[in-house]
Amino acid sequence: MTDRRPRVWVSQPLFDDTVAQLALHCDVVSTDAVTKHDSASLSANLADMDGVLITLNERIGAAEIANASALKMIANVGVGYNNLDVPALNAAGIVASNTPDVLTETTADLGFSLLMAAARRIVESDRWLRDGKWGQWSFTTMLGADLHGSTLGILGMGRIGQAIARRGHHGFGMKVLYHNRSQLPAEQEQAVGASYVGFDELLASVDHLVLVLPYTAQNHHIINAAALAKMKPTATLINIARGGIVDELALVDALANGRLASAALDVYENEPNVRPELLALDNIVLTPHIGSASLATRRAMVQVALDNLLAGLGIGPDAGKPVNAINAELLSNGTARIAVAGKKIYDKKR
Ligand code: 8YV
Repeated sequence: MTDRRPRVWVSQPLFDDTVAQLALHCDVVSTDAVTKHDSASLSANLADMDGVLITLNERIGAAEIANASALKMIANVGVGYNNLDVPALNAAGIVASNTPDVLTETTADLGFSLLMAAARRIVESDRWLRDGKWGQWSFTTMLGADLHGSTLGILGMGRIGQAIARRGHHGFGMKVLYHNRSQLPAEQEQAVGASYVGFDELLASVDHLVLVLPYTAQNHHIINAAALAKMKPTATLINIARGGIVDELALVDALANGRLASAALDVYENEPNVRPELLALDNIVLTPHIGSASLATRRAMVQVALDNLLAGLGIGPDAGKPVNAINAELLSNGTARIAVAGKKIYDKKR
């Protein structure tokens, strides 16, 4: 090792002890207040760094890494990484990691909470009661849709999709249908109690549809006016994936005109901005991207990201091999800038 310690940038305030943990091994530049980093700010902050710890709010591509000649490792605190231009990182030899597994159950819990809240009109009922409207009660006030005995649809059947399927099948006795890029092996389908169907069949058959697929250019607005028109008008739509999967204006139109009964969104097309048309609707539950937001899970996510970051800087038990590398091929084909323990790396510029 050279005598220079690796330099690391932390893009947002995380937990109180996060920077201290990193500072045991690295020279850390931290960000003390929640900050919206534009491209210029990212370029400037990345320029001298060996590694960075970022959230999904930091969008990093070719422009942002152009001057970051020492950057070896980007640890993203989150499982989704559509904020990263992976081909650009690959071309530069920069390894990136995410935080799968630790947030699966917490995010599935949120998906199910939103489903129950939207289908049974919980938030709308709360507002109505607080508005002093109980005196206007009638037998048909706040009629919602059942979960038990209904058909649950899941679009995207990765870890979180499977955790939602288990909840629906084993917990609520729901029939569970899913659509995914690839069908699960039969024993896995059986374990989660879900059956594979085509996309159109999924839309048409389910009473409740939960979106949990990774966001890519191919599935931008996959839930558009045409897709919504295929759903039952009594159905519930839940999006806990990424905002761009749903055409929000088409959703507003369907909810406002009785073509979809209810919805819940945790993610939006233009976070943190929420369309006024969504805010104006009663039959939608809106939460501010809190899918993984339990204390234990957010702590676990930061720990996983820290471990990956340090590994990418040649430090710790996984030195040179970040466990959750999303472009691990750079490690096997030798194009990674990554640091391997014991090698002099921090003075090496490409
Ligand atoms: C965020 C998420 O990471 O993991 C993901 O993909 O969307 C969330 O867990 C979290 O909100 C922190 O930004």
